[in-house]
Amino acid sequence: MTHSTLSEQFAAYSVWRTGLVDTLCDYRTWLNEQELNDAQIDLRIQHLLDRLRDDKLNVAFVAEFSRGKSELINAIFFADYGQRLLPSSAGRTTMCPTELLYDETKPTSLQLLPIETRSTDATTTEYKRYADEWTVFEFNVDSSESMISAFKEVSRTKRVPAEDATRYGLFDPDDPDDAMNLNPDNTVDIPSWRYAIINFPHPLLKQGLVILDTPGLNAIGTEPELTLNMLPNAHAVLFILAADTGVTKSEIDVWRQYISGTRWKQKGRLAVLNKIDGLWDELKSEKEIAREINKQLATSADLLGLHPNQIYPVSAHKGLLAKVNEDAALLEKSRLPELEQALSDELIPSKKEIVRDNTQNEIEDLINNSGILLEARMQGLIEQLEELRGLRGRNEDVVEHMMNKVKIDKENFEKGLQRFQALRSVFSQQANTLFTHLGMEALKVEVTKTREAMISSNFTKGIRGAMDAFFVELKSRLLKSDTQIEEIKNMMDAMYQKFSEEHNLRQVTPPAFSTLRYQKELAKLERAYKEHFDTPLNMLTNEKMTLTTKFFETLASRVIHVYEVANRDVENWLKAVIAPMESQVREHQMQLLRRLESIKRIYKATDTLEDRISELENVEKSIRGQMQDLKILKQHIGNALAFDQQPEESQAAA
Ligand SMILES: Nc1nc2c(ncn2[C@@H]2O[C@H](COP(=O)(O)OP(=O)(O)OP(=O)(O)O)[C@@H](O)[C@H]2O)c(=O)[nH]1
Ligand SMILES: [Mg+2]
Repeated sequence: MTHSTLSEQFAAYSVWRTGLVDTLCDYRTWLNEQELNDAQIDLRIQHLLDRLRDDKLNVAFVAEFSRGKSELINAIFFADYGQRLLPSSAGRTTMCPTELLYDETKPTSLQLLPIETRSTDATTTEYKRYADEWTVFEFNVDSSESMISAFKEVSRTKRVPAEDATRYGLFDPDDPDDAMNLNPDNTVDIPSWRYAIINFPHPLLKQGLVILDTPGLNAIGTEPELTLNMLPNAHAVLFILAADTGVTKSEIDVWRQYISGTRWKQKGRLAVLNKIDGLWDELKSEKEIAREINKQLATSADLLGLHPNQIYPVSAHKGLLAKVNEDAALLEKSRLPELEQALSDELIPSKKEIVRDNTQNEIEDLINNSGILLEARMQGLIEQLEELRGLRGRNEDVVEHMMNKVKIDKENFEKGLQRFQALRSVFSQQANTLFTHLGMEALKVEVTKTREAMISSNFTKGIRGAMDAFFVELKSRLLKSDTQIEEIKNMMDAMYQKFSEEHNLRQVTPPAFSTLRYQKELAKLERAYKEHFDTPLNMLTNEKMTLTTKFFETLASRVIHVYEVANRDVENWLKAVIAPMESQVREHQMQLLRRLESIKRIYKATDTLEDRISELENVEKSIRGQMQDLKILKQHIGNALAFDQQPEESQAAA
């Protein structure tokens, strides 16, 4: 078995994530044991756990055809099979985007989406929801032959009439480059499949790695799903150049537009110069070869707008060979380990950061709320104990007086409770207003409106107008949502203040929330659209219209996705804002009842005062214990969230 740094780091990352899941499960078990859990809290924990368990790490490989993407994937991830797993050969080999992953609910198989689905407007993401649209080939993971022969399917092409290819948006008779591909009988060769998913239990895939192999650059333009969704959302994108071809114009364009450009400026974008073995020349010295490689790096870097040390020179082919033959010297010469190191350095720490940021607030909020609940319980108990201790040696009158006092407290609180109910109803109204701006229904209406406006216009001008209006509308909806959110927050702030003054409830400051991050996501999509339509005002050919419609559908499905996330986040926020007040009000009401009950009993002499006091002292002890437990749990979660391995823990585990 070859162990690359990447798989080791990735394994360490998985251990970290599993640790976090385990600690969360401990917290949940504790809540259940202590009877502190409720349906709302449990749902929030479940949601966090699901998110952590589904966590994926996406790595995409992009290049012009035949630069060695598939070979590089084989070399980095699949050398353990001792063979070339993904088909890699001269000429165009990978004909459709191919995703490698492991989903344990599905059989070990190759799922293929027929190219004919391009005649519909549905995106590949939508098709993923409909298993019956895919052709499935099962294979046997224990047999490399079985796998390799199944994987050959991604290279399959077919010959279709030119009109069909045009309908799929794969052929433009007016484009001179396309016209060259026309066969004498007016047919065109096109890929048989639109998309492939290879599902198999490789250790890295099992841990959540998802690899995307793409066909040459022309596929990037025809499948907007790639440019609007998969590439910008990949945690790492490797852009591969080859030493034997230099950098072409289309490569510069794609690099600038889809990978490094200001639009998707983010971590994990790596450029690779492959096939450096072509420069190994036995008649030259090591120094001369190194100089040759550096010269190529400098030229390529210049064209891509990078520093030469930002491009990683490798030989995927020799790297694979070296791993298969366990030839350490050749592996070093292939410089593959350096690329793997860079990839894991770019990838893992920033990924960890994202996961941590996404979970930390939610976990802390849950734990804080548990803490608030325990404190409220403790405070009530202490008051009750004081009250009872004050009764020691007093006569019946005092007890009666006391009972009346609690009754008045209770009545007052009931008035407060009515106010709370009224607040709840205003709160739901406000939330409803918020969802008229942000809700999915409203968005779907906008999408339909824009789609119709686009279809009725064959000119880029009309289409551009419809799209501009779409984005303006979305932006204004987010801004209105922000105003509404602010209003809700102010109302809740005031309510917490009032309840804390009047009923001695603990004052909680509701967390702030803004739609800024969704505005940013939309701005990215808007920029993508502007770049796409950066063409003179003119009429659209059929093929262009097909592509434009596809582009819009993909764009719309991305916008819908942003909205789905926004809706989910807002719902969580609304819960987080009202939940502490709800649970405190419930707790306070219960305490008043208990107080009244214990004084009543003492008044009626069913309980002796001392019995009751010692009973409550035991409850006090157990709440102190719970508070202590919670402190420890909080510490464990803090440790689990931390970046570095816990030395004591790993020693304990060893
Ligand atoms: N000399 C040399 N050849 C390589 C190297 N990497 C890949 N090749 C060869 O280049 C050709 C193309 O490699 P692929 O892996 O199929 O390239 P690809 O980028 O996946 O190409 P498409 O799937 O067609 O987009 C194959 O014949 C490989 O053997 C390398 O490092 N050195
Ligand atoms: Mg390939």
